[in-house]
Amino acid sequence: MIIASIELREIRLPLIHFFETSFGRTTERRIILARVIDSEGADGWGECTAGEGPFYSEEWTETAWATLENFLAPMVVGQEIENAGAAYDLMKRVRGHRMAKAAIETACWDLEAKRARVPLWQHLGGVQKEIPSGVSIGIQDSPESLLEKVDKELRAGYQRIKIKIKPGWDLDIVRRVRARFPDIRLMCDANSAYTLSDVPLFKALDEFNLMMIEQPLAYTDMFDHAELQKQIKTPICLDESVRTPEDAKHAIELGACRIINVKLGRMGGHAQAKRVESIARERNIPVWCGGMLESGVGRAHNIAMATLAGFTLPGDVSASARYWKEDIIEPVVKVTSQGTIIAPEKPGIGFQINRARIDRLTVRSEQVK
Ligand code: OSB
Ligand code: MG
Repeated sequence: MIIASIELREIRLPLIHFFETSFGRTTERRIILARVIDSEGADGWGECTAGEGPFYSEEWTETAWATLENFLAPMVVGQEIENAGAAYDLMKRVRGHRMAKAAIETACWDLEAKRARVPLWQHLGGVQKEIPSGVSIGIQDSPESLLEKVDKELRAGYQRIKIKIKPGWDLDIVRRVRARFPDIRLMCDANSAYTLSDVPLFKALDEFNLMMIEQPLAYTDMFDHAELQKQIKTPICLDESVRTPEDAKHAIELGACRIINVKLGRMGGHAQAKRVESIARERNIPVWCGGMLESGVGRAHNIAMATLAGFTLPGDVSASARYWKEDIIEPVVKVTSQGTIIAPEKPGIGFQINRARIDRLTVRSEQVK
């Protein structure tokens, strides 16, 4: 296919409830959407998952916009690509900026699947029609409101609960959640808030039968994670530290983790995420699909990816209504009472784009021809 043009836009989408991690609080998302149009007028949509500041990773909305507009979109526009995965290679000369790259790359996959008239999840090689769903619950203003939130999500059917931790909101919080919900699938995510001097804390957490502890230590440091994993029983899951298929290999070989959280943005799109999934699967390391507070477009891509065989654990992909008063796709993403999401049957991402709503939310746009 020949990519004729790329449309970029930034939308602002207020969250129903603030989302707080060890690196800060988000109340409104600034989301970049990429629409890739081929020479026959067919299109595909992708989402950039960069945050509002350079805290989860170096990328944020402004760097992603500038990189997309000045470098990435011009590298792809006017090019003929053999398949969607090749879009990543066209952008290889740019180092890093994987979330920006993923916006274009994933849009190419949506376009390609639509052209082939198949659902994206099948086009990617997915095998699970129904994926298990969990929720990520941010740091709250009080332990009581956290317990209330956990209860609400369990009643909605979600299969596992992830709670965010940070120094001062950790052991005691986990103890209280576990005391109230003795049998649930529970895990926590530190977003790199700790160091090896906190080994005693992690040993203490071993007592609570957590499925895993996500990204306890520095976002670049695999070596220390390997050291920590030797000293605790709870599996470590890496998020921030695994950015490439090579990282995944190194992390597994080093013993830095026993589980990997795969995110499309962090990896640079579906082709790279598929490589990570297959590296992990070959080594019997389970993976699951992380979330970045995505709008419907990114959420739909997450659902498609999570149908791959290696995604055996419930992910952070949950219902649109947990985030948005009104999503930008139709229908919105729903979760069954069994805590699953059913992969759509329509071609491409399988959801309709609500163009009128996107237009209303757009604060800037750019056409790269
Ligand atoms: O570490 O998984 C994370 C959100 C923003 C940045 C990082 C993370 C998260 C989440 C939320 O945990 C997942 C979601 O509900 O989309
Ligand atoms: Mg995480």
